[in-house]
Amino acid sequence: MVARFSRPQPQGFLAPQRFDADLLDCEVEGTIPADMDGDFVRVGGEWFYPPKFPDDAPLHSDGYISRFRFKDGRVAYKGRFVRTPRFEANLAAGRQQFGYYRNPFTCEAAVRGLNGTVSNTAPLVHAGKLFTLKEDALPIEIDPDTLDTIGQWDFGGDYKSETFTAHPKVDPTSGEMIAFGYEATGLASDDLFVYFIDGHGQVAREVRLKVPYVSMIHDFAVTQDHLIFPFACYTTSMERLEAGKVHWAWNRQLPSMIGVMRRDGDGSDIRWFKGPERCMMHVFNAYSEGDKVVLHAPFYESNFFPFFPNVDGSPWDPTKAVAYVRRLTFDLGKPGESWDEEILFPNPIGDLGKVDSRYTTLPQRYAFTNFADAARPFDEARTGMPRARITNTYGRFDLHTGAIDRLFVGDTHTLQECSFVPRRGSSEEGDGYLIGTVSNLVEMRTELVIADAQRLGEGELARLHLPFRAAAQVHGCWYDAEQLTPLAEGPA
Ligand code: V55
Ligand code: FE
Repeated sequence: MVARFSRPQPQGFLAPQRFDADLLDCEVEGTIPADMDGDFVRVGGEWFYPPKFPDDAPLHSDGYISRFRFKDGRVAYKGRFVRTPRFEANLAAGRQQFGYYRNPFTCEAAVRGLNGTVSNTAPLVHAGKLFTLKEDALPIEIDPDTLDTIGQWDFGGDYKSETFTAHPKVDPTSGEMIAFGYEATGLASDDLFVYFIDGHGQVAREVRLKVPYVSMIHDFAVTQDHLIFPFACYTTSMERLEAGKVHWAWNRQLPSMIGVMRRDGDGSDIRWFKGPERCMMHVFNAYSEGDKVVLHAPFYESNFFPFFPNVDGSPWDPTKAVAYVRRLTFDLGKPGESWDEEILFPNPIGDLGKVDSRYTTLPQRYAFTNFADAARPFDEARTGMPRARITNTYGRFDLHTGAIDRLFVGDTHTLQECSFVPRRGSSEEGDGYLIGTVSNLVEMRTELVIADAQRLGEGELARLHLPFRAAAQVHGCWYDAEQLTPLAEGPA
């Protein structure tokens, strides 16, 4: 008998949740706004079988998609494992057969050639289809009603990269989606392919680039005129993978890099700017103004992930794994390799943030994210958690005035990423709702907070209580009900 569950598992709030879930009508405190008609879709990971190696990256847990479906002031919850080839192969064998994060050399021989993606990072709805995403593989299509897994999606064969980012951008002015894949032609390859996908989901254009060094390009930014590719310090190589190591290591000797290229070009104009050590994980948004490109992003000071080792052998430094709201300005009218950078708010923030999606690619005023408000209480005794590990407050960061409008969610709670729900019938930036799941660390249940995004300081409108811990979330997004309706056959 092969040991299947002998390894120590995370305990407490992060203990594995190995089940699909259905809750037909959720318990609500307060009043759900009647104009919320759509789905809050969340994607994250759960270990269905424990990792083969106890020091594997948590980023390698099995994809899990969940959603809160809002209709007429009521909410239903549904959660499903993403039935990836890896999930099915493990289920058939009854155990974990896959090795380290993105290293097939550490898998059992029988599954080494399989697509090992866990698709655990973000949801995407585009052209009426729902997907789960992970940057090491193609999107996986999901049935928007049942959340059943349909299978890998390659845009009718027109998408040639082997990988697809977890953070494509949809231009609200046109419906065009811009996506990319790094390590596009295989493990540790220096190919970066960029795709322009029209509102009907057809690949309209491809641009092929080379990166200065192979690194994790987790997110990017798009403006009306430019594409911006940030990465830094994470490195990999075939030697590293063949040696049986986890995919990434952190090399602080390498410069942080940001590529800026014209959106309508063929990539030959790309300029690679260089900067100091940063961990470039997520962006808020960016815009172009003449020769200037302005990026707002919550970059960390250094290696954020304790499980990706520093190549110099130094221990992981938690004091540098902090993020701030930054403004980076690139002047394309001037020569040079550096950018201007400003920290806009003195307090560290969570790096999982959002802007009003109607302003993606355009100048925007507000960034929404969570942070730890030290002025608010936290009950370490009852939760058994050090307050250093929690975030207790959602903030709307005003990038024009420096003001923070804030919503504290409780002294026994910690927050996951928030999402912005645009108000129907309005177009004013920031007009809508801010929603997000909250972990109640004493009752060991998940709650969903709903607030007016323009009046966070006035408190929440409603809070929904699940009778269990919802599966963990990496990223979530709100989609109006109409977006989840399959498109009629578009023009060929
Ligand atoms: C991130 C998350 C991932 C991943 C790579 O937050 C980077 C960053 C949840 O998976 O595979
Ligand atoms: Fe992400």
